[in-house]
Amino acid sequence: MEELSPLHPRAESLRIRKKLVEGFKRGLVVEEGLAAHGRGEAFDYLLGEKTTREARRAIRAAAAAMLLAKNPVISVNGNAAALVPNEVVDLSKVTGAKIEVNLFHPSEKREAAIARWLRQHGADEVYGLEPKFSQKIEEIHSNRRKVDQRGIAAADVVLVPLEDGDRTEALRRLGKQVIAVDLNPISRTARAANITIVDNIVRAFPLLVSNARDLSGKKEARLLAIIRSFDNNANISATLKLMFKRLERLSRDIAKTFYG
Ligand code: PTJ
Repeated sequence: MEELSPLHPRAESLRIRKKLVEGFKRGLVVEEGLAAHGRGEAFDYLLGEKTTREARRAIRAAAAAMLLAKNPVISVNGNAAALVPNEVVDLSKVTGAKIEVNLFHPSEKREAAIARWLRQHGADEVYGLEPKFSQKIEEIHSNRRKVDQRGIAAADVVLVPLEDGDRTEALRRLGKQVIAVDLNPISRTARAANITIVDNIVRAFPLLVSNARDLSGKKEARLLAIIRSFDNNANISATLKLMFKRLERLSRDIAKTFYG
């Protein structure tokens, strides 16, 4: 593909797509991951492709929750591995979180490719691959039920970027705290999570790392106060209102252009 001019109005969005396609060619991303990204893009458009104040609040609370956790785990799928490998590794180092490969579309080959890719980006250990540590969460009705005994099965806080379905609900029923990164604020995952970051993973992860760095070493009471003052439902509602407002503004502008 021809080099993109940074002046192209959709340069950033095209750059992200390119990364995902490269991830697909490398065997990290599944075809469905490309379609899932398109759904995300539609919601991102409604956010103005910017990290909102609400997302920043959720990111701060998420960083605090990961630092407070005894056994935090970052669950990684194909899209997350392709888009933010450095940030997954950095976040795991700053917060002490384990990295576990957990795929919706089963493939041992892709699991191995993702683990290799993450190690190339500095990950020390990647969980979720060794059959002898594999365990099933029966309530989950997809391949995501397969978890690592040392990772997600034992976790108190699980970060789940980019997914849909019943896993978040099941993890919550097991008493775990779930942090979701999902551009769709009305997805099941977004609504079931304890902390929902409605933002593009490519913007949210660097901010998660910088917030975790900033909060690491702070007193437990300070971290608890950040989490307690965060209201996930109110935050999701405020984000939805922002999206509606932007849609209204856009439709007013379009009406003006066409009908004067
Ligand atoms: O690698 P696998 O096999 O685990 O498969 C990964 C995908 C993403 C294909 C799988 O989890 C899937 O099918 O997910 P869904 O059901 O399409 O849900 C993905 C959610 O992520 C949707 O709500 C999208 O809006 C959202 N999303 C897509 N791209 C981004 C995003 N959220 C944040 N940042 C993005 N870049």
